[in-house]
Amino acid sequence: MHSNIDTLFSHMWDDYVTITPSAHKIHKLLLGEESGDEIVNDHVAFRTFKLDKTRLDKLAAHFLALGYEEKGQYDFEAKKLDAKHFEHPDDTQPKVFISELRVDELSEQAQEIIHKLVGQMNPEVVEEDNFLYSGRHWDITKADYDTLLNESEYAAWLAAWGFRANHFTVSVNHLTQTHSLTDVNTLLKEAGFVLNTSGGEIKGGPDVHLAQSSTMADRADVAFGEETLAIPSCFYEFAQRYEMPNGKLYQGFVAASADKIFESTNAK
Ligand code: OOG
Ligand code: NI
Repeated sequence: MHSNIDTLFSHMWDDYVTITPSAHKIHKLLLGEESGDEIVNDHVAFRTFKLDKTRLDKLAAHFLALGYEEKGQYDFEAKKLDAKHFEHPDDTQPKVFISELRVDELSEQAQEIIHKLVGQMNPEVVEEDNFLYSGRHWDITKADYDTLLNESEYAAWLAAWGFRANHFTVSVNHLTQTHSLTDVNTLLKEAGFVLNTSGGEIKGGPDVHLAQSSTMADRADVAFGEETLAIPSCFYEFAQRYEMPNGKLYQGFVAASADKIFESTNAK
């Protein structure tokens, strides 16, 4: 377990931008617009398989050890996912969203492939300091990737990329020069970045106290046996939070919007 939140997030960021060069460019683009010298993260997200070795709680343990607390639970029926979000008592720390795929609801064939992958993994690695930016712990063939892709894009993404931040999220509330998500989106599109339009460019809004948009994932090289192929890697998200009637900023997630954000790793 990491003993320091900043070190953990900086390792996760380095791993993330290696396969998500657009995020690095957008980060610099936003910094250039800003008067300050930092971009505040609203949250990061992780994906995992709901199996003994890899269940959500194993990933969450790394954050609980750093003082994070479980705050919300979500169910994505069609995508066969459960998710939880975690917050730190120090609200300047990013929130964490972790989902897990209910493997036992997939076809026999997909389950067999996933068991074969996770079977290659040493059960102790999930407790290691670097687990949350350690990537994949198995070999996978292109044929198995394609079979998973046919049934669950989430399963295929996770089988190819393993354990790492799937996206970082810019807190639009903390930007000093660009005040609305619409303006952020305009800036990104003018710079040539492609946004996820599933469910509309902006998901949610003031009515649900959270508005979100995201880029479509970059593509990066993955090894499938002897072959190397470029497939969707990670994306960058932008979140604007609104006050609730009690005057506090909403801190949760919105399942209907999240459902569409997941699709940012679909092949364009
Ligand atoms: C997580 C998608 C959900 C959000 O902010 O609603 C999410 C994922 O793609 O793994 O991050
Ligand atoms: Ni997100």
